[in-house]
Amino acid sequence: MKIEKVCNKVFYALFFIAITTFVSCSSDDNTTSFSAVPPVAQDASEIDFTSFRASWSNVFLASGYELDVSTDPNFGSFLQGYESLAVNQLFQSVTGLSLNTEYYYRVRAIVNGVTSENSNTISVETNEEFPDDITLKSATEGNFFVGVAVSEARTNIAAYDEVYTREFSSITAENDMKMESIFTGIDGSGNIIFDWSRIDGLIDYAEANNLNVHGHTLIWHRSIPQALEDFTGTDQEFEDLIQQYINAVFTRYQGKINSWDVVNEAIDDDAGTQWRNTLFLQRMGDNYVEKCFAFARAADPNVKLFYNDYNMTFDGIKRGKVLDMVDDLLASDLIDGVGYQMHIDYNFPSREQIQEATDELVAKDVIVHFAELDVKLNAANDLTDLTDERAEAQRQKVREVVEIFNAIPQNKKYAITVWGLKDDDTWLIPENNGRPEWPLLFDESFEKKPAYLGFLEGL
Ligand code: 9MR
Repeated sequence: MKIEKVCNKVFYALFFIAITTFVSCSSDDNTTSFSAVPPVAQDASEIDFTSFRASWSNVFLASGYELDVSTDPNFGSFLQGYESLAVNQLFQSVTGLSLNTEYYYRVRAIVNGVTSENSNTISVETNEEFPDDITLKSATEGNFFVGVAVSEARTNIAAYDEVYTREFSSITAENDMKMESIFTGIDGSGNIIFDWSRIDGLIDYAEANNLNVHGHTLIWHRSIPQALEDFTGTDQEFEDLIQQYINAVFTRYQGKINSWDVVNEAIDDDAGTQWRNTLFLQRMGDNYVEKCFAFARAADPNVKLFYNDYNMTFDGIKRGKVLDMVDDLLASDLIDGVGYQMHIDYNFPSREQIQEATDELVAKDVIVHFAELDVKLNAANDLTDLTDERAEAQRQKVREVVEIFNAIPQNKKYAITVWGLKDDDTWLIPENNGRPEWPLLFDESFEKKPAYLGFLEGL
């Protein structure tokens, strides 16, 4: 046989295989339609805790593929972002998953604008546990601080100390740096009497363990020393005491406390009112917040100055008032950051609400602190014991919060701070007359909860 004839035969044979590979014909009421042959989905590779790589075979002349991923083998629902995801290659990293969870994927090919049937379905299970050497601290290093509310007394308890230093890169005093803890009286010459013992202890602890310190809080209406409540001097003398206080704290801890909540919760919850009516407002006037920030800035220009408040993720009216105040403070270069207190519930606010509130803050020229994170599970008081289901819902909420924070531009991320270490230490139990609550990342035995995994999954 001549070479030319062999070539022709090979050509026609290849052409025939190609045609039958990507189209098959079907006849239906005298009309003929072509359908693309589906790809063959291949086993997942690079399986990790929160991701894997899906891949599939090439379909001749396919212009692209569509990938579905689901936790349901029947694809009754889809993973967010993975319903008919358009892919122009033969593989796709599937990310943002939960550990120890079974996922399913399938693909379709698109040939000449015709979408094939689904491929076979591949199931894949993500890894069961994060290795022990991954901690909140290691997973966020170089990205943002992960903080915890501490007390000086607990830093001396081995079990707390072990977790504080293993998991966290920043501390905030839950109470020990409030005015009531430090400002213990006024002497006969009109000078403040200070108790530095607990704050000194915390600063030494932070230095010894290479922890950032976020100061909380200079001015708060719920932590006013008795001596200030009882003060009978003039308004100017009152204001001088506030300035003396801020100066003294900033001078003593220069270079040791990098950031402070200067004023906490100054905005009123009532929609029609701007300022909460506090002793500071009565004594120093409507611009007392600005005065306090100015005292702080003058005392140490290197300290990052924060305003911190609650309900910011869902009360748009209050948030609007706070952000207006932030604009005013920014105009005089008196503020560097804002703390959104994250006292939230497992089912409220929604992801969309938290995202919207975050976007509005990120639009300002400030750094962002998701402060005081705890996630209530029992606001409706329908549980006497923590259920697996509720613990998993908490994991998802923590994960959402961390995902939203992590997506903030790098230069605006300051810290996420959890408001306490373990469930039985939470302020929420005494606050709600003993109602059971489990709002934190560790249980009463210092063991990691699903919420802890949710934090890592969110990164
Ligand atoms: O968790 C704190 C609790 O131990 C104190 O008794 C209480 C009053 O000082 O303050 C709690 O923390 C608050 C924080 O300082 C500011 N935002 C609201 C927090 C919960 O009340």
